[in-house]
Amino acid sequence: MNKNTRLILALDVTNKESALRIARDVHEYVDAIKVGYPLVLATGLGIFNDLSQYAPVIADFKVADIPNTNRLICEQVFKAGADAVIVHGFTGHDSLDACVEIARKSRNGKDIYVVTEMSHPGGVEFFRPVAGSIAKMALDAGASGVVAPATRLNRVKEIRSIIGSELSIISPGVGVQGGSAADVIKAGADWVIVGRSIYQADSPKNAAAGILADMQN
Ligand code: NUP
Repeated sequence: MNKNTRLILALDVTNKESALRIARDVHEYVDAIKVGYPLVLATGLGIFNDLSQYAPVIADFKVADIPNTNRLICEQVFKAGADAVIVHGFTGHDSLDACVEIARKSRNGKDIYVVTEMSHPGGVEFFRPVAGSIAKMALDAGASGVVAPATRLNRVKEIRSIIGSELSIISPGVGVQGGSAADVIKAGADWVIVGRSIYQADSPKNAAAGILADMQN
């Protein structure tokens, strides 16, 4: 993923026409489009290919299974046109290794991002004690980066100190969840992930432009 705008769109709409219209409107403002279960379940896996004409696609499937099943999932996701997959780390290093191996073997090299601590209030309940170890495991496994919460800047800083400069941090929780794009970039994130503040805006394009302006200040 090229670092131009530092903005990733989370496209959690459930209608193909809206998804394509928003992607077309904002693609110049984003470095990638993150697609999760809502849009894929509503429209099918073909949406990865449809969206990839606008920007690289990150599949937010939070993959969390045994190594063999993780491998099969990642193969399908890359085959469908995604450039990256978000996976969980709490399943252990062998499950993560399986995903990294498939990413490396895929044509053009694909990216694996590992969830550390989630951004919502409940994200501290179980993740808090293990987030640091998961970040370290992501580094050792050769993942491309980690997902860390824009809602807790101190956690982004701590996770950055664990992974060093080798791995990227992609950070959701900006806007509706309360985080600030400018602050989380200052705290050490490489990209912010923004969903509702863009796709629910009257003008997704203006909303995306506003976030970029905020990050440049
Ligand atoms: O910890 C996480 N928090 C989070 O919000 C990990 C995620 N993958 N996400 C996703 O980021 C969430 O599923 C949604 O797609 C996006 C944030 O959307 P919004 O709160 O900006 O609408």
